[in-house]
Amino acid sequence: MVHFTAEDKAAITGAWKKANVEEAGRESLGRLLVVYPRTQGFFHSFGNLSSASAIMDNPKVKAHDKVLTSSGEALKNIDDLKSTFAPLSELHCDKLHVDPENFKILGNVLLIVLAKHLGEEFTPEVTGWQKLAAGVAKALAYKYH
Ligand code: HEG
Repeated sequence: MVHFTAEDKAAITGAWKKANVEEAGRESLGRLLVVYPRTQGFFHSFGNLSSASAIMDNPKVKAHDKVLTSSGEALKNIDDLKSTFAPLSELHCDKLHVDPENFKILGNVLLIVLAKHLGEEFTPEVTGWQKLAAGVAKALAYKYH
């Protein structure tokens, strides 16, 4: 289990407040689809994903900020990510059939997008966020069978 120190929690919450969460969420999903094209296969229903600009302007990608906003819930329950993400883990396994390796990849993309949005000030906080990304990826993979 990932353990968060008081310093990690303070750093994570601080960066969360400064970041534009919806925007970073949709940009991360867009970037995931551009940089890792095989992930597009999970999003057939999203329509035109034929080029980088089509992806970044795709209305469904833009609307899909849930990924990060649902991490807001994670912050409130940071010491129990496993239970918090259990329903989403079941959904991604049983209904969406998403390979859990993709959770780690999306976490990395998110860290880069946040670094872009927050600039140098993100650097000291990156330890906490790296743990959060890893913890969420692990929690989302927990119900896989
Ligand atoms: Mg997932 C739907 C969260 C990674 C593919 N994802 C969702 C939903 C949430 C969510 C909250 C909406 C569920 C609902 O409507 O009830 N996703 C979520 C998190 C993370 C993640 C927190 C990782 C941090 N998702 C993820 C990855 C992929 C993926 C890496 C594929 C590469 N998610 C996926 C798909 C859907 C969702 C295909 C359904 C999209 C739709 O048809 O609207």
